[in-house]
Amino acid sequence: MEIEGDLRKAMQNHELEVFFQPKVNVHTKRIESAEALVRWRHPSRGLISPSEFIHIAEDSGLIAEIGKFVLLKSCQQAKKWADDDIATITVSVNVSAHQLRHENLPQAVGDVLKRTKLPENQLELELTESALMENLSAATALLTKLCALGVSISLDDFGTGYSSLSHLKLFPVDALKIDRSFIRDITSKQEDEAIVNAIIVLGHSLNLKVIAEGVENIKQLELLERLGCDEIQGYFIAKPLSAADMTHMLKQQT
Ligand code: G
Ligand code: G
Ligand code: NA
Ligand code: MN
Repeated sequence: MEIEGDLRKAMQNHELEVFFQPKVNVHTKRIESAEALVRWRHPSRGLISPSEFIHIAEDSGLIAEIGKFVLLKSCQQAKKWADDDIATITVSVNVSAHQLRHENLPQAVGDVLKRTKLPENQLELELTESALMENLSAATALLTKLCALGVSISLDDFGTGYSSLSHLKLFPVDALKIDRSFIRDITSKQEDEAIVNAIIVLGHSLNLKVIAEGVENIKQLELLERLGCDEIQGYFIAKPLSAADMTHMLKQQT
């Protein structure tokens, strides 16, 4: 488990860093939120994507520490953007299955909000259906507690899990994030457009916000706008940015 030891050291050496990817409100065209995405700034290998280490962190339990770090950094940064009069935006933090299983998430979230003084409506948690599925009654109870704290919940990678529709009835969520596999060919494949349209109609009829991820070109954006999607995220707007680059981008829209 060499990489596990390396990852442990990386945390001690402050090599983990939180990047932010903007989400744009389709109606106002403004950045109203950003997804926090962790990166490992390795001294010799450069920036390492979480896809290379999140699973190791999950298996070893290190994800608990990484998750708390990302949550704290994200809330601190959102508070700083507001305090510096740069922007008041929501930060979305990914929560993994392991964190749902093993941590007292409502307590951790409550503590971080108190510590950073970030208003609770400026924090959103992104959870996947598959993580919630592991224990439906525990997940429902957990989401209810998180909801009571005033943070928002979005269902990430929506459409790729099992029996999505029954979950919607059960889970108190605020938003659906359409998986990027449906967005990729949306302008060329009728089936993908039909699925995305159906998710948007479904989400809206349940009073949920609908977000599309993986938007890479203007044709996809225009189609999503026509279909009534609320927010978009993807390389067409910006790739995940360092806090400094994100600050720069927020300043430009004043
Ligand atoms: O940013 P990137 O495309 O490389 O992310 C790869 C994967 O890692 C995505 O599935 C993303 O959700 C996940 N990921 C990124 N940051 C975090 C994090 O802070 N916590 C958890 N649990 N997953 C993350
Ligand atoms: O699993 P999750 O949805 O959290 O994954 C987020 C991941 O998606 C990150 O790794 C991020 O780098 C990646 N991502 C963000 N925007 C785009 C995009 O426009 N196209 C593709 N292919 N990946 C993207
Ligand atoms: Na996510
Ligand atoms: Mn996703």
